[in-house]
Amino acid sequence: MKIFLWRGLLSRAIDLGTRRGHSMSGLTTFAIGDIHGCLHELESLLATCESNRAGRDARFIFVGDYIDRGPSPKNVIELLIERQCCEPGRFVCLRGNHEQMLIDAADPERSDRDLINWWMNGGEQTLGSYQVNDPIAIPADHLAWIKTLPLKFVDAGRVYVHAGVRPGVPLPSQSSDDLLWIREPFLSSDNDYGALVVHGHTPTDSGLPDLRANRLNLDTGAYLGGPLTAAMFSDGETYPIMFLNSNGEAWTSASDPRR
Ligand SMILES: [Mn+2]
Repeated sequence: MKIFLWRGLLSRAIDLGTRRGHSMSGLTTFAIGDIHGCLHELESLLATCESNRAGRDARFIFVGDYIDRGPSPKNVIELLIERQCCEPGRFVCLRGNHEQMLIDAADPERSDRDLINWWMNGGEQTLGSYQVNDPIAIPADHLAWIKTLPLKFVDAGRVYVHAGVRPGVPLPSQSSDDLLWIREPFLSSDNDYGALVVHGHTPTDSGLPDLRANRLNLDTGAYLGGPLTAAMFSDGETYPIMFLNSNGEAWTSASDPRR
């Protein structure tokens, strides 16, 4: 009985300490890579983020590509809309090139609707999950939400985009095509952007996030059988303090046990 009482007091003290720590340390940010319809991985990763959040004030930033290729695009969109409604401003969803392909394919005004290109790039799985044959038939509230998704988000020390940025072009002048689609010369560049570019779009071969001096790639190929990965940032530091994935693993960026 005494032990239980002591444990209770101890956990209470730790809890209070954490809460005090939170008010002093400010916002924790989780950035999350390409989901591509992998609902179970998303649910698992969010649970891992919650347990590492330890009651601190947190913001979630998703770098796009919620749909296509994986099994459950519709459920992923539903979950994101629901969570964003509960935590507006704390749940930032960026637009990926796959959301852009859907927007273009579902626009009845466009005479050049490129359905085949989208269908071949994983649109087939999105149509299947909505049980429709044409993207125009996807529920209007989901299409409307997808159209509102912004191309970038900036906080202290970091810029979050889907694919990357074009080296040599100032951040405010970047084209939407580059923010959504770029691979090279961005991936090979050691250009200093004045901020850490946090992105997805190009799956890493290792299944691990790729942290460089100037950029962080969080696409660990969830739809290819890899995990879904998040980076955890504290307010005062540019680089991540921890990585977490949908297998329930969490490690500091300096001490990855699997490297
Ligand atoms: Mn992608």
